[in-house]
Amino acid sequence: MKIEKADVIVTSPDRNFVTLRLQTDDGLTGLGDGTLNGRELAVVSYLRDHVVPLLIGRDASRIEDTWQFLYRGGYWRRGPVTMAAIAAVDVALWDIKGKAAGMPLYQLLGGACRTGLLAYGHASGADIAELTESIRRHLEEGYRAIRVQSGVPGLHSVYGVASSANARTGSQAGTDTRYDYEPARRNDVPVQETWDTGAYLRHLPSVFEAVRAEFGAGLPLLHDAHHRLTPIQAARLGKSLEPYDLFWLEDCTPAENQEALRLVRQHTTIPLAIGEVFNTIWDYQVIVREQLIDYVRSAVTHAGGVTHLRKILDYAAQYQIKSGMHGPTDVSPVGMAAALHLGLAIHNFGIQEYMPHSERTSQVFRQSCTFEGGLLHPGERPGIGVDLDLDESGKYPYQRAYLPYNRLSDGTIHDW
Ligand code: CS2
Ligand code: MG
Repeated sequence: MKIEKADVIVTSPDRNFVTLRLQTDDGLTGLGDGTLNGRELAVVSYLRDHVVPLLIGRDASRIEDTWQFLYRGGYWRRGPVTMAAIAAVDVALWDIKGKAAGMPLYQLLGGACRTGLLAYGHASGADIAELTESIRRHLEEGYRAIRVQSGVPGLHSVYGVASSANARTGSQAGTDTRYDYEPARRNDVPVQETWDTGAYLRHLPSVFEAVRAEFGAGLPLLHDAHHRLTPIQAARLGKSLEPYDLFWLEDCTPAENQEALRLVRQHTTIPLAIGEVFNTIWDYQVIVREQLIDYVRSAVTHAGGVTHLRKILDYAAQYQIKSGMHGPTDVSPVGMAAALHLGLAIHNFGIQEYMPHSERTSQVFRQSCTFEGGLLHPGERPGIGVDLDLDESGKYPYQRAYLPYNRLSDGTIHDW
């Protein structure tokens, strides 16, 4: 089973995706996701110029060996571009192995540990009334856990709050208006937003107070602070949200300073989720060993594929830390499918982020996953269960798109 052909496919059905498609001499194909939002073409070049030439002729069944070859053999280790490229190869090889075995990937990983994966959806509102409406819509669509992001008085736009009112409150999952929620105003040049940490810290507890009053004590609620706080600010936010019993507080500080979380932990019992921008087990070394987090946020796509993320999650399992894999629409349907297979097979699954892709995206990537009763399932097709329609993908050329960035009122650039 030798790799005979390797193509890197860039398509932009509403947003950019980078997909590696491997083909073996016995006619099997495998797909892997290497999408890195806003830096997509760096992964394309890494794959096309430096990885694809090494893959041709390799034995497609040697997944671990290929992973080690690309990671150790490349000399330059880690980093989002390298690890997204390795992830694309890794997932494509797992897809091929599943097809060769005639089994869905989760069976190769040990079989299902549960019937489906609890997913959280993204509710948001410029104010409490809009937010309430958005949460209600998500509950109607079947979500059993909800991320809550809110506008802040005095700030024009806030990360995580959909840019159009229609996208915030209207429509069914999977339609274009719903899809528009997350992108946080992507543009061909980065849009500048204004940020005020004090206003945010003063406002947020009242948002959760209102949401709990409306929806009761039992609904799992999550919140993403998107790396904007200092350790002591994060500690204050955690304490002030404790009465509202959050499922997690995500990315409270810029977590490349892993030690910052010691300080946060000293002050609050709020569960912490970290790691969507991490890409190797080394990024988790301190925070897992010292039990400074409760959920690992890495996506298969950004953390070296199924092979490496499984190792991170097995390490985390020793400390009762669970998975909370990143799943915004910038993880492609291929990356999401891989995440669902892994989530089904590991014991320490926690929750899965879920933001349905647009109709156009779903026409390019034919998916077999289902979302029923609040639970995701990857389906039973051999491999990861996603097909790429090459004719459709060819209709949507790459479009440069950047995330926005923040400045404080005095002009200082702030953390994302
Ligand atoms: C976010 C992401 O889903 C999340 O938790 O933090 O939407 C993030 O903004 C994007 O993935 C950035 O590419
Ligand atoms: Mg996040």
